[in-house]
Amino acid sequence: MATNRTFTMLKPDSVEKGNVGAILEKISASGFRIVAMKMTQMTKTDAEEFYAVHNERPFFGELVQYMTRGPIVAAILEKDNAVEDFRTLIGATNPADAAEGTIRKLYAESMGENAVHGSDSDENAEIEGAFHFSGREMF
Ligand code: IDP
Ligand code: MG
Repeated sequence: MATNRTFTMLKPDSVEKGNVGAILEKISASGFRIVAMKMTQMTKTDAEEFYAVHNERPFFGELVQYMTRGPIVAAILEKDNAVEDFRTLIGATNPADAAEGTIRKLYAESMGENAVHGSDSDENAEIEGAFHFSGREMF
């Protein structure tokens, strides 16, 4: 995958609250092109693998429970400087610390239920995109 791509998930709270349309609108208005997108539900095994880097953390069980409790919208996004610009657009992990106008400031409830995922490096964007999509699903 080119380094001008990132990977996102609109997490179960965003789907439950009906915020998918508003969040996708904000993503598009911020200059990201949607390269791949689908609604899916992660299994426990999927979430444990996706978040394996956090498996020693005290919140790991809560995180897996949250991410598997309902559907998500997974997408690959393209833009110059995609990874960094998308992390700026979503805001800090804890919405209480997120800047005004960011997706987490607008739509996240708490550190645990924070509305969206954004890859933290080009390498992880590629790994995470490939976790959810095959090449023929990318446009
Ligand atoms: P990030 O999503 O901003 O990259 P990470 O530190 O990679 O944040 O954590 C991954 C996810 O784990 C967060 O988005 C959030 O859903 C959850 N998480 C992180 N820290 C906590 C916590 O202290 N309590 C509960 N959930 C947490
Ligand atoms: Mg992270």
